[in-house]
Amino acid sequence: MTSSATLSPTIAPPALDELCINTLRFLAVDMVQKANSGHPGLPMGSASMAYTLWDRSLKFNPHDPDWPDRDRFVLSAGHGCALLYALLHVTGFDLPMEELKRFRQWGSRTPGHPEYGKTPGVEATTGPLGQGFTNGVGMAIAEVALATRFNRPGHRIVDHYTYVLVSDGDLEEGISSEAGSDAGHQHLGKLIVLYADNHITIEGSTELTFTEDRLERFDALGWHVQRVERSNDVGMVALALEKAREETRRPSLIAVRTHIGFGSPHKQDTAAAHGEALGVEEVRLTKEGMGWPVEPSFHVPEEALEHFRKAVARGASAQSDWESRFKAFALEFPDLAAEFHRVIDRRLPTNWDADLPAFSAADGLMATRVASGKTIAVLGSRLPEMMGGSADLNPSTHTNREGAGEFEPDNWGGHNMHFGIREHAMGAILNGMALHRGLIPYGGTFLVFSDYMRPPMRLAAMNALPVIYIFTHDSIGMGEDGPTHQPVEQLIGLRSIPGMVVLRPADANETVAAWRVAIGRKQGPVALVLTRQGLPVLDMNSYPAIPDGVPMGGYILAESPTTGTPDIVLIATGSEVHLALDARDRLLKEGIHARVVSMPSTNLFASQSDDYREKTLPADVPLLVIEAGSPVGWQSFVGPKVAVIGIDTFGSSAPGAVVMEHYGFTVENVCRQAHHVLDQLKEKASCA
Ligand SMILES: Cc1ncc(C[n+]2csc(CCOP(=O)(O)OP(=O)(O)O)c2C)c(N)n1
Repeated sequence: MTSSATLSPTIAPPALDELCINTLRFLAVDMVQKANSGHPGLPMGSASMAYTLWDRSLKFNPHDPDWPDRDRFVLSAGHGCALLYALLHVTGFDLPMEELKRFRQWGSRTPGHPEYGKTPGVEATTGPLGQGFTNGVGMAIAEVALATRFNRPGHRIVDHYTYVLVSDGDLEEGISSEAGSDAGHQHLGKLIVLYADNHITIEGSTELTFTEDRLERFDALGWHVQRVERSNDVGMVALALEKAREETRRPSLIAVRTHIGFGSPHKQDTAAAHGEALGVEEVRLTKEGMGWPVEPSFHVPEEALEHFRKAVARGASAQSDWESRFKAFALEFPDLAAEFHRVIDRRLPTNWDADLPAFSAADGLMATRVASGKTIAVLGSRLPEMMGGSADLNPSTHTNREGAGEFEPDNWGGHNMHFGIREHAMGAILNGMALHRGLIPYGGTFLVFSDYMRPPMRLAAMNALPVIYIFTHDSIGMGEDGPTHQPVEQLIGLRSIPGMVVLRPADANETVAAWRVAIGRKQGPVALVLTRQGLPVLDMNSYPAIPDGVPMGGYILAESPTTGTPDIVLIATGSEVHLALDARDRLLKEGIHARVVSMPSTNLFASQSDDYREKTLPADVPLLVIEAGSPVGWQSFVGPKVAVIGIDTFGSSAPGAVVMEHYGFTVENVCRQAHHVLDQLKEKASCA
C-alpha cells in the first residue's frame, strides 16, 4: 500500500503502521460519508500522529476508561471526532462498529462533536475551538496538584500525562494564548500538545489569517516546541513525543505538518475537505489511490485490528501494575489511600459542614463576598480538595484562603490559584480540573466579567461538572466603577444556562447556606453571586428558615404580619431582600400585609413541587419582584402576573447607595409600586 506520490512527499511508514493509519482514515471517511455530514479532512490528515500517540505512548485501558492514573487525551479539534471514535472502536473501548455506522444520528454514542459522558473514552466535550486545549491545561494542573498531595517517596500513584490534539482554530482562539501563558508559567511539563499544522481552515489557507510563527509564540510563552515535517513519519512523531516527555519543566507543543484530507485527489490541502462528506466518487478515488478496498465500507483489516486490540492487554497490564503499586501505597499510607479514593469518587467526608460560620446582627454590616471568604476558609480546612482562586481579583472576590498556600510553579501543593487576568481560560481550566476529578475547583471574578467565561460555563453545565463560580460586585450597588463594571443582564444570562444553579444570597447567613448547596451539588456548576457592599445580617433567631429555605431556591423569609392570605408577596434576591423587609414594615403601617419571599435561586425554586411553589407564591396573590438586574425572565420563573422593579439600562458611575436610589431601589419606591400593583388589581376588579 503506498501513498499517492503526486499528493504528498511523505515517507512511507512500515506496512503495519500504514495499514493501521489507513484503517483509521477510512473509518472516518466512511462515517462521514454514511452520515453525509461531518469533517473528514482533519481525521485523514491527523490519523498518523494520533495513531503514533495511541500506539506508542498513551497509557489507557479500553476496558476501564475511568482508571484514575490513565493518561488523558483530549481532541480539542472536536470537529474531527470521527478520528476519535475510530480510535476508540479499534482499540477496544465499548464502542461497537454499529455506533460508528450511526455517526451523528439520533441517540448514537457517536455525536457530531465529542460529548463527555456519552462515549466511553471521551475525556471532554469539545467542538468550541480552544476549550479542549485549555481543559488540557486544567487536567495537567490537577495532575501535578494531586501528585504533590498524594505521592510519597517510592510511591508515585499519580503519574500521568495530558495529551491534547489541536488544530489551527484552537491556536487562533485567544483562549489558547491565555491558557498557553498560564501553562508555560506553571511549568506544566506533563502537558503535551500535538498541533495539526495543516495550513487550512474553513475559509481557506491560514495565510489569510494566521501568519505568526506559532512555534516562536509558544516558545515565548515558556513552552518546549518541536516541529515534525512529515506527519506520516511515525518514527519522527514518536521521537518528538519521547523528547516532549523528557522535558519536565515546560509544556510541549509539537507542530506536525499534516495534510487536511490526506489522500483525496481533489480535496487534500484544500478547505473543501472540511464540513462535508468527500462524496461517493471522491471516496472511491481516494481509496483506490491509496490501495484501499472501495467495498465494503467500514473495512477493518484483521491484521490491523489485531494490532490495535493489543491496547486491551497493554492497558490491563498497566492498570494492574498501578493497582499493585497502589496496594503497597495503601499498606504504608492507609489514610492517604482512602482519601485518594474519596476525592476521586467525589465523596464528601462526614461532618464536612459541621462548623460552618453562623453570623449574627452583632457582626454589623457584612458584604456577602466577605461572608463567602469566611465560609471558604472553614470549608477549605475540611475539604483539602478545594482549589481555586480568581482572575487577579482575590482581594476583591475574597477567594484567597489564608494559610492554604499558593499554587505556583514548582510549588504545586498550594491551594490558592492565580489565574491572572484570564477569565476565559480560568473557566476552561476549572472544567479541566473537574473533568480530571480529585478536586473541587472554584474561580472568581466580578459578575460583569462572567461574560468573558460564558463558553466554558456553558460546557460545565452541559457536562454537569461540579465547578463553583464566585461572582462578586453583583449589581449597580457596587457603585463608582460605573456601567462598565455594573452587571445588569448577567444574572438572567447565567440563569438561562440549562443546568446552571445561580444563587444570589441576601446576607452572610444565606451565603453560608448557598455554599452548602454548592459543595453538596456534585453534578453541575453553581454560580454564587455576591455583593461588594455591606449588608445587614439576617439574624437566625429572627429568620430561622434560612438554612432549609436557601436549598429550596425561594422561601418565605418573613410571613405577612397577619394570618391568612397576604395582600401582596414581595420577592427579592440578594441585597434587595433587605429593602423588601423594610418595605414590608412600612406597608404594614399603610394597611397592607406583605409577605417577603427571599429567592436566592430561581433555578432551584423552579425545581420544587407545584405544591411548595403554590404555598410560597399563592396563585391569587399579586407578586412584586425587586432585583437590581434585568427584569427579563421573572414571568417564566414565578408566573405571568408579576410586576418587577429592575433595571433595563446600564447603570451609572456614583457611590453605590446613590446609584441604587436613582434606579428606584428605595423603600419609598417599593411601597409605591406595591400600591400601584394593588390599585391596578382593584381597578380591574371594579371594571369586571
Ligand atoms: C469557537 C469556534 N468557532 C468556530 C467554530 C467553527 N469551526 C469548526 S472547525 C473550524 C476551523 C477549522 O480549521 P482548523 O481549526 O484549522 O481545523 P482543520 O482545518 O484542521 O480541520 C471552525 C471555524 C468552532 N467549532 N468553534
